[in-house]
Amino acid sequence: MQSLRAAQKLVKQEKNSRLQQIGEKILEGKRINFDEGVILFEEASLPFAGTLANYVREKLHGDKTYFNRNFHIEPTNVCVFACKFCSYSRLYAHKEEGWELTSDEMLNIVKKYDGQPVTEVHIVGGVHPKMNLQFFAELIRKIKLHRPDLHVKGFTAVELDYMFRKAKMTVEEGMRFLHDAGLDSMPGGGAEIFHPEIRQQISDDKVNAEGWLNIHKTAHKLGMQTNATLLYGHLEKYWHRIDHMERLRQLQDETHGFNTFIPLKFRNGDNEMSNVAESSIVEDMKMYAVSRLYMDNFPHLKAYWPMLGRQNAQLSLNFGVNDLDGTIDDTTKIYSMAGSEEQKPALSTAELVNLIKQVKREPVERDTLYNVVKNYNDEVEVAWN
Ligand code: V47
Ligand code: SF4
Repeated sequence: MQSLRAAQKLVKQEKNSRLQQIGEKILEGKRINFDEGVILFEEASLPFAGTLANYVREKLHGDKTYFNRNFHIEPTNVCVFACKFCSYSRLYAHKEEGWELTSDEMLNIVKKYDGQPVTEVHIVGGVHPKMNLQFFAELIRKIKLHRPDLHVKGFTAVELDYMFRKAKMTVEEGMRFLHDAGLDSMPGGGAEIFHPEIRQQISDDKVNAEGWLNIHKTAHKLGMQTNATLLYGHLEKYWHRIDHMERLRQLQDETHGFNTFIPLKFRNGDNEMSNVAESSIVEDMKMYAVSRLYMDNFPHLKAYWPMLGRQNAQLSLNFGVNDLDGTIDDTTKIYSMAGSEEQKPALSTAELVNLIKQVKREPVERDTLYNVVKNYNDEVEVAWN
């Protein structure tokens, strides 16, 4: 394997003995520890971390790069919480500035995709006190009645924690209730940075690390798979990132219920942390590489291209990433005519397939649980832009 030879050569030539030891461990398939994770962030060059991460990526997945045809429902952007990094929500006190969808309006969004080959609906939004557990259970039942085979991935641990507490249910009771209504899996949002030193500064009023982890653990115990995120590139130090990953890695050792780890790049537009500079591309790629090396029990590493940009998402496929996410919408071609990259909120499947092929990787459409829907490698390239 070419990536193995490249990694072996780099490790052999490395002058920093601590990095060399870390590299040797990774080549032997051994787990790196907390301090070694921090050393990788602080001392490794991007090529060193990246080459090792690419070796691990190719050992696990070869060139396969997954994507999923899904659509989003955002029930509301009104939120009782006030995370400083959030550009999306409107405070409950100013709820007239936000939107709230009824369950029929949300069902109509699902119906818009009738006959389209989507496999998943991702439901996520602000935390609205009037949208309670019963409301969402009813919504999920309606969706399943209309389209039983559509996978419902919904609600961050932040939304669930609030719903369960309002309903006066334990986490287990609440999770069972939604699972019985048809909730299939959970996204990874709301994790941010677990360590209280940072969490208290950026989102001090929502569920804490222990609460977030307990909700995911309970979901795993009920047989549901979930994802995990980390919001990086703001106030945190490298060790806070490793602390976050360590807590996730420990839970994964116990439950094996996580599918995908998703580092999310902090974007500073239009929020209370606009004074904080965004991370560089080099820093972004290093984040992916160290994530791939540290999260050795997470099968997948995902880049969320709307936050990262398309070209950087392509680049990330050489730094450990094997999954690309973001809206794929073959029904909104209008955007591709509308102008700039930033204004275009969706990619068509053909565009995403080409993005992956341009960097010589193998595009594979998957469902939520990583069952292969279609391998696009043998198709002729489709011209675009
Ligand atoms: O938890 C909010 C993040 C997350 C900003 O599980 C921001 O498949 C950057 O978790 N800059 C929600 N990030 C999105 C999310 C997600 C996305 C795609 C796939 C999956 C999945 C999960 O968005 C929040 C927060 O960490 N976020 N504001 C910002 N200014
Ligand atoms: Fe924004 Fe979510 Fe925080 Fe609400 S809980 S303010 S929607 S990041």
